[in-house]
Amino acid sequence: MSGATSGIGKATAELLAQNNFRLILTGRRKDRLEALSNTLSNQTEVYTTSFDIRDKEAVFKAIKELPAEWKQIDVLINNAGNAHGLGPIHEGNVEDWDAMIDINVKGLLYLTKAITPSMIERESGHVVNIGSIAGKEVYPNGNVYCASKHAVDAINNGMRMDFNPYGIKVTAINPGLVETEFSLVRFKGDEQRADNVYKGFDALQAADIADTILYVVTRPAHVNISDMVVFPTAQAASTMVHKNN
Ligand code: NDP
Ligand code: 8X3
Repeated sequence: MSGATSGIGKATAELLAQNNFRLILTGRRKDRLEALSNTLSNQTEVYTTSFDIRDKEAVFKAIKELPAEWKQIDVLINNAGNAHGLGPIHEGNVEDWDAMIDINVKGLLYLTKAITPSMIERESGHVVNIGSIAGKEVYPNGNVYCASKHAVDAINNGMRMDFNPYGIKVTAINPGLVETEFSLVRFKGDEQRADNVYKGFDALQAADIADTILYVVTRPAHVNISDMVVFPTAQAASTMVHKNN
């Protein structure tokens, strides 16, 4: 799984460990990967490898160097990703655009390319892509983040077609507002602005999406959940959240 150091990825690692999945956990922050591995290793076997998903050589090297007992990956969870900035396109920051396209789209592709050929050989496997409601709708100032998640939506659908002859499942999970470090990253460490996003309603928690991921990866062999949108009850669309204040 990519992006295991916080939010949805970390909660998913915790839940999958409780359910006896052996876990390969990745992310850039090695200290967090080590801490998580230490916590989970009394429940399951954990292997960690740290790389920046934008760095394609590092991605391919990390997967190539997996020890023999970790080479067979049955489930790939493409979760790493973030929004960087929120503003009109004419004021957009080019580095933010690069980050979103390079991480959310190209990084997902690199990891998929590194891992899925062995699924194709075995004619077995499951790829779970974490998209977003931002991949189904566009909202004001979301422009490039929405574009990156629309790309994930298209890649998810294309992957399902390309893997169809090989019996490989492909699932997209598209959450609405989930209270993680996501907004802290989007607003470049501005805690107050990030906290405001989740004020006045019960936002989804990372554990809610972990629960959804556990559900999709534990269906019987003949059942593929192809595409899910998961909102907090208070949310009806990207731009429609019923708040108390
Ligand atoms: P977090 O910021 O809490 O987690 C993001 C994860 O992605 C971290 O583990 C981070 O690890 C990893 N990551 C980011 N950049 C890189 C990189 N360059 N290389 C490797 N790993 C990277 O956010 P969430 O848990 O909310 O986000 C997880 C996914 O869910 C993302 O794809 C996001 O777009 C999606 N999503 C989130 C929603 C929300 O409201 N929170 C709603 C819809 C979708 P590290 O920094 O250690 O590298
Ligand atoms: C995260 C949800 O609405 O901030 O993908 O884009 S949103």
